[in-house]
Amino acid sequence: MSRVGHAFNPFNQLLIQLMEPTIMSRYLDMVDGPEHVKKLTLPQLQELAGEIRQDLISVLARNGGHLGPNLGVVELTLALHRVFNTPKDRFVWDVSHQVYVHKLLTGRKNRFSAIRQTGGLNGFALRTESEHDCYGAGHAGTALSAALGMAAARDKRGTNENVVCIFGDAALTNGISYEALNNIGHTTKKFIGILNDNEWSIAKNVGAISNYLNKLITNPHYNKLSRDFQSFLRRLPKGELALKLAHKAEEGFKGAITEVGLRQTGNLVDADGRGGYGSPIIFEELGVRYLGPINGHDLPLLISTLEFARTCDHPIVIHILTQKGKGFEAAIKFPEKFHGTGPYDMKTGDSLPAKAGAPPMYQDVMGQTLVKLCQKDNTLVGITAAMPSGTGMKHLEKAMPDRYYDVGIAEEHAVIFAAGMATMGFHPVCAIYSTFLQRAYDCLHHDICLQNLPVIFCMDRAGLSANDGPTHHGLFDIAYLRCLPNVIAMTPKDEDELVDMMFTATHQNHPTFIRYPRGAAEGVPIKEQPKLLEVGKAEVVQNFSSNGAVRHKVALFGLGPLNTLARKAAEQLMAEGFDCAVVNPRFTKPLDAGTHEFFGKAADVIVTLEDHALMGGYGSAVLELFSEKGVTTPVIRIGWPDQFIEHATTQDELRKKYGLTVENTVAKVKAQFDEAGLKVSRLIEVA
Ligand SMILES: Cc1ncc(C[n+]2csc(CCOP(=O)(O)OP(=O)(O)O)c2C)c(N)n1
Repeated sequence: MSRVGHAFNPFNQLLIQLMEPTIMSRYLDMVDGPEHVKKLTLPQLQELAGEIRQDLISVLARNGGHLGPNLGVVELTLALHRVFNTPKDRFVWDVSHQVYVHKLLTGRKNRFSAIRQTGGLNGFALRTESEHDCYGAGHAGTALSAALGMAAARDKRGTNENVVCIFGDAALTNGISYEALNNIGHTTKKFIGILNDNEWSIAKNVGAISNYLNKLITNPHYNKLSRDFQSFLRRLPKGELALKLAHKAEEGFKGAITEVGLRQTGNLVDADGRGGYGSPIIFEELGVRYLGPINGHDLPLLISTLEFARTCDHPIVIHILTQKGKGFEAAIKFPEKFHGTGPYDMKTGDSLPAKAGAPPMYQDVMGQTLVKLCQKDNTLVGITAAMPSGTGMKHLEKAMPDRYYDVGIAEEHAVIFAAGMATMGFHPVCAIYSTFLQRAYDCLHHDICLQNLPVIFCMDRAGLSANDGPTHHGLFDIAYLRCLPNVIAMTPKDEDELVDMMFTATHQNHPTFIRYPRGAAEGVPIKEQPKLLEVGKAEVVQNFSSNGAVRHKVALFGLGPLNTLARKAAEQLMAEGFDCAVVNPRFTKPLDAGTHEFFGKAADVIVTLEDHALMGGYGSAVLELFSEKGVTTPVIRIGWPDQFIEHATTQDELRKKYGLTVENTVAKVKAQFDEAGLKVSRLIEVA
């Protein structure tokens, strides 16, 4: 009862209820903020951990989301909120896909059931969502730098907040993380890093660092507690007991390794006797104290270790081992699937069955096509930056592993690596989501385009990634690519055209980019033999029906998946007496000047439709061309406005909200014709 506090503490009521399980059955129902986590006893916290896992499993069964990573950090997040005080202290999460538990504990649990849904919580940390989210993310590798910036700012202003950076083992496949580590030692004395090591990126983690971490945790010297940590534990109330528990936890830790199914021994690094348990050469040489590895599911040990870290007067990284998917059998068995999953059956973990005859996913069309192309062309190789399933590269990995490279979460490296291969006569195919390719923009400019190297970029998720939101929408690539010389940029209207474009790309001696959307394709048949497309040539899907007659002429240029929308809008307009042409531009660079100019001059109104930001996008390119050619026909541009687009349950909801619909297209065309000036000028022209 000593934790009860004074009479005005609202938590008094809570504690009374805690002792009376019949009044309220779950601790999670009573926890409304980090201050409540601090009031619970260890057994209560452990029970709370179980309740949190249940909520994660049941809510994500409906909504989908990052189940595995969040199940793995339940104890860690509880321990963090037990020891530190957000929002004053800062938690910076790498990628921040693992913040669901943090959201549940920071006053957002009532909105948790709608996570990743329209109007619900975002699936990542978001500064606008809560004062407890001090830094937003969605892309990997940013946390160490951001946290170090906060620590430097704190030191400058002379305050004493703790900055805690939580990063996964896969963050150490990313270059920015090392840039930050390189700077920590001489920038600040107070910095707490938590390396959450579960052996997995989305797929199995790759590379030498992953092997190094394995060596660290299999080092037979790991169970040597550092002297200062021992004396810290001794100084705690019941310190000797805490010390015994810590040693005991270490003994149990071997079991934890087996349980997680971790690492073979061999090639051990010698212990140097410094810091914590292993041979933490990398961290220590970079001037960062290393402590670990410790069992990341051992709540008391985590709490003691974090309390120790809080007292440290030098930067420290605590290496914890966790199990991705802990508490849900299917997620442990299939870590890649449950890293980020769609809805599933709560009992079995099975995904909802795909409807019979459902169109294939674009990513699979890309992966399967690449395998076929590789079988015929020895110069082709496939490169992914830690996304074998999401990009469909797994098909190549399975069929031709010697032609496949997973370079880790390292988009810049992937692009320059591809450039290097291209200089040696290879034709690399780099599959990187549109949003993640932004990371490698300088490499696209300096290494690929400037040297005019024949690398093919397959950019999945070009358009919306509705459940994920602004960090993941791919709405900017046309703008960032079309200003670079030597670029060939294409957008297929369906999966058959994607295959044609990949085939065409393999025949080019220039950097080639193909952007296509997330998810299911259009469901059209794919030809046996792909077609070689003429570079820079649009496809006229439908021409005007009348030649010079007195009918309002509308030319709709529908880029990629929005060509369907253009066709539907044309149908509706034609039913209302308009004469419509529909063009599939195919190339955003080089733009088909002839076709655009022809329809630009023949039509009364032009409509461009694109799944991209309006600013700098395809419609802008058309306006630039018209300006050069002296085409003055009004242009209605349908696309995404100049703002970051939020997340939502479905893409259609967002399209509706922002006017990327047939109805809005038709309404805008009609409104344009209603403008007196146009009517008069055209009538005079016809007369
Ligand atoms: C720049 C960038 N590339 C790719 C991704 C896709 N991605 C999201 S999470 C993730 C793996 C993260 O692994 P880790 O940091 O070890 O965390 P874990 O999920 O294992 O807890 C990847 C590759 C991303 N978010 N950002």
